[in-house]
Amino acid sequence: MTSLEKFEGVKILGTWTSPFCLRVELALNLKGISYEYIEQDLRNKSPLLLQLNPVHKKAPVLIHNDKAISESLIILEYIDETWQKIAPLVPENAYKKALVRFWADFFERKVIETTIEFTENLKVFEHGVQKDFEGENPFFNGEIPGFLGVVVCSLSSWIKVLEMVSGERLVVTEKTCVLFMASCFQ
Ligand SMILES: N[C@@H](CCC(=O)N[C@@H](CS)C(=O)NCC(=O)O)C(=O)O
Repeated sequence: MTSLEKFEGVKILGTWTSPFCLRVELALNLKGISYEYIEQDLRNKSPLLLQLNPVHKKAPVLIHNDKAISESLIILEYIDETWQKIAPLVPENAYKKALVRFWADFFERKVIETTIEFTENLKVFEHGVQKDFEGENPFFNGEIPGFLGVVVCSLSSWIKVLEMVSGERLVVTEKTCVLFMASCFQ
């Protein structure tokens, strides 16, 4: 691909095993945005992936209006801002929005990206969202799945793997967030 080539519509450079790619697809599907999905072989990275994500060289990459965006959480924010009126992922209230972003960031850095403290951090996450979103469903923005729901649900297919890694049953009671993400895809 050359930089002169134009991208039309919305495309995702993704890989089917990746929860990070799945969350981008979830957000686009929630908003009803059609896209072309281009599967990537991460053992043999394509020139297109390397060109569009030269810093991290990772999937997903979203391509929209001739522009490439990397990092799944940033892509989610871009999608939400670009198609703001359809199925908004974050609450309008600035404080609530900040809480959603705080817990999404925590989940990303302390739950997904850690292995040793994974289960401890998951408990902190569950406790924190229950406290900050008391009486509300932290994974929904009103009636529709929201930003945190998309981020957490994207991990659903990895629950078994995480249970094996941590040696703990993660889906324990009906109240756990982890059960929520599993049930989302049933
Ligand atoms: N923080 C990134 C993580 C993306 C990521 O780790 N992608 C993996 C696939 S699951 C990847 O492309 N790995 C290739 C590599 O590490 O070289 C995001 O949220 O988009």
